[in-house]
Amino acid sequence: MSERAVVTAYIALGANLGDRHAALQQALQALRAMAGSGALRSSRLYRSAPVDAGGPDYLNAVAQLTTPLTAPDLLRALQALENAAGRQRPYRNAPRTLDLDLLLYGDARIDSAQLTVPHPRMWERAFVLVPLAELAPHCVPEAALAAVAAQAIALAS
Ligand code: PH2
Ligand code: MG
Ligand code: MG
Repeated sequence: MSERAVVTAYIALGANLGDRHAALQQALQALRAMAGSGALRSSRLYRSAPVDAGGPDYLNAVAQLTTPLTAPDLLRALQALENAAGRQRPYRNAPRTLDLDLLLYGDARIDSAQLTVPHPRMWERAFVLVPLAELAPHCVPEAALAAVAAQAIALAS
């Protein structure tokens, strides 16, 4: 029987409620376990004010995962990790204990009711592009980084 080929996926991690640092570290551990024998690489943690949202500052990072999961299965696994971290969804862009967004899944373009890949707003957001460029510069054209340069973002201490 042939094995499913693995795909390289990029995931944006964010949190602005509770112990944000612990939530991101635990999520990275869980993603590492999901990657199995495949490697997990992650950016450093970045801090920024909420964009189009309220609440405390966010911590954000991006992870690169090699996975045998299909994109819908990966999305379900990410949502299960969000729920396990106590994620509530009272309204759109509400402050959250953990947000895991699928940015890129290989070179796939997906437009279903559940999932749009590449993530439809990733090119508007420094909190996604800056850590993604750190991890995978080939994924982020210079012009894309320049377009979000006015958004303040700093390495988390
Ligand atoms: N996520 C949002 C809305 N706004 N702002 C920052 N700085 N970081 C985020 O992760 C973020 C946001 C919705 O997912
Ligand atoms: Mg998000
Ligand atoms: Mg999300």
